[in-house]
Amino acid sequence: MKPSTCSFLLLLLLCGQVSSFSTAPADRSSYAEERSSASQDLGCAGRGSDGYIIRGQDSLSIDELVAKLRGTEITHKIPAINAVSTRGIAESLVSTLRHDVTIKDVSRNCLVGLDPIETVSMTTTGTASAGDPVPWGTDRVDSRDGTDGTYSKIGDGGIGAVVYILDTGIRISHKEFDGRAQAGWSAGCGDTPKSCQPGWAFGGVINDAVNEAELARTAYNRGGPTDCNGHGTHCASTAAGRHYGVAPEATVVAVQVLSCEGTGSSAGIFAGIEWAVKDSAQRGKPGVISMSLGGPGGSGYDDIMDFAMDSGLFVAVAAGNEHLDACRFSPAYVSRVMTVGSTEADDDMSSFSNYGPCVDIFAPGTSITAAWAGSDDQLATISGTSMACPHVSGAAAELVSADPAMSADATKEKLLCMGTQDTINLDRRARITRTDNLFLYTGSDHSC
Ligand SMILES: [Ca+2]
Repeated sequence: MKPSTCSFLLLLLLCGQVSSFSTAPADRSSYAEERSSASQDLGCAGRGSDGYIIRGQDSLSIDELVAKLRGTEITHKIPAINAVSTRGIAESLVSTLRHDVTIKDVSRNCLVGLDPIETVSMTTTGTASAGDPVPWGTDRVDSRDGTDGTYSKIGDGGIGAVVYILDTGIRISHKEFDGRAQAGWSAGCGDTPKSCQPGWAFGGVINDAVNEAELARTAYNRGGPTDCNGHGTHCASTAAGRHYGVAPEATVVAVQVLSCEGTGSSAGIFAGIEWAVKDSAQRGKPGVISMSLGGPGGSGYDDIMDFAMDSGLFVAVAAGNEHLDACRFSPAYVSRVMTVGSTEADDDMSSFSNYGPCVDIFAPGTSITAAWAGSDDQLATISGTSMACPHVSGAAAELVSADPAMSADATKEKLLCMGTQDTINLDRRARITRTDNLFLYTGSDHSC
């Protein structure tokens, strides 16, 4: 297997969030709404798009909606928000639909990609043993202050909870998962492995065959061949890895909404969320959605996030790595989900982290070591709010494992309540934009 010099990144995100400290939530919500409408005007903010997302009014069925789009390619059906995505649609039909009273909304299907700062330049291999030092991130979050070389999980470590990793897929055979990682869904595949488009892995499962196919496919790329991006594997192992994870007994499920090269679209993400909600209902287990992805501009995430949260799945999203107001990024702007900024080992806010009123909480994100997808014992150390997000997802998994009836909103409130206040060194931009100084805490020293 080859030395991987995968590059990626992920994260993108957009606008606003609510947190319950220091500023009244009502103020923050209205701010988020204001920013959300502003971002809507940005369209895809220069990111490019893959056709359109068309949403019908409640009175219009999905079949009736599809009928209106005859002659175009339907890329995803998203019944949860009564929408479909389509490509190859004539602009004249787009114009007609915008004036059709049975159509609720017509928007571009924005492309989403990994953030380049979450690029791997070097990987290692190794299998951690019980006595080995834990990574600084998990070590830090079980304490109000500092690190002590150990990490204490919450309760039973997330047994029974399912964390849906919306990302580049997962190497489910990696030793960090000891069988707790499972195949799920891929936005680039139909019902059979043969139906997968280039760069997409059936069920979101990365294995040697997927990597070899990806190496062959990218052999002539600028920068050389790369195997399938390990970003999703990394995030999954930070949430639930045996040695590198916050919830070492939780189950993780691959939901590949970003290709092996780290690209996807809003519609694929929406469809992935809907798949996760359905799968969670079938399992009857408490669930968490972890989204270490995003991008500037965009909009339309609120309703699908409401669908997930109303269905009982807590959602954590990365704040983004632009060192800008997270309210300008999707899905970071969504006020109901938990938007996560990043810190360094010395408790400074990470220099790349987005900030502002849309950030709910911070978690470790700089120089995080976790599993990678090149082999079953490959590791990588990378930085980004994508790495901070799964720390929160793992903590949420432990909470819902301990109390399966806890609602998604209550899970968020509990994490906000448990968080350590005023321990992060926020930079000037973060301070002047009303960023809450709140850090993830998973220890038992709380009365929440
Ligand atoms: Ca510790």
